[in-house]
Amino acid sequence: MALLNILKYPDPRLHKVAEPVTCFNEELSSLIRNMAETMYESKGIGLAATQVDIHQRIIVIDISEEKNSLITLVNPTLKNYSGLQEYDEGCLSVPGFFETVKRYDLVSIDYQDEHGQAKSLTADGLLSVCIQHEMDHLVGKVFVEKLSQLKQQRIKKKISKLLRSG
Ligand code: QAP
Ligand code: CO
Repeated sequence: MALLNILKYPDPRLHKVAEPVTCFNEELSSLIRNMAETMYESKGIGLAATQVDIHQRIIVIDISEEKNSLITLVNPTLKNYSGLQEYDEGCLSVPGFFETVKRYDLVSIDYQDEHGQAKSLTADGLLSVCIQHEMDHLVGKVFVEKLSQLKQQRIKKKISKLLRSG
């Protein structure tokens, strides 16, 4: 197992668009294990491959208290959505910042598991927010880009200060 380096906003590599996974092999399983380990170690509830500079459509999520309910989404596609909700979101690529974002309430997705098996999932509440947040990463979008320009500037300045001071 290995911990992966998480890119920090505003790293331009966070804006790359991920490619679909075509090969379901041991290398993919190993990457997924390392992504999960990196997420748990960082106290996160979701991580997209884009955030570790791997530009393939892979997401790991675990919103459980016990951290024993890993959800792996490979090649997720949004099938259906309804309603709106607001949630205070954070991101492992934007450490220390939580801001309210508006997203769909209910979402249904199709995806593949780590073996390539086709699955679908309908979610609301936090899981729905997390799925939408992580799917945004796969198309190069970071949640701060949903905030006002002023808030984005403030966040960029504070993070570059933090990165400078280590
Ligand atoms: C996305 O984000 C998410 O700033 C996943 O200091 C977050 O796991 C979706 C984290 C909230 C919905 C609601 C962020 C940990 C974790 C930080 C994360 C931090 C420590 C973020
Ligand atoms: Co994120």
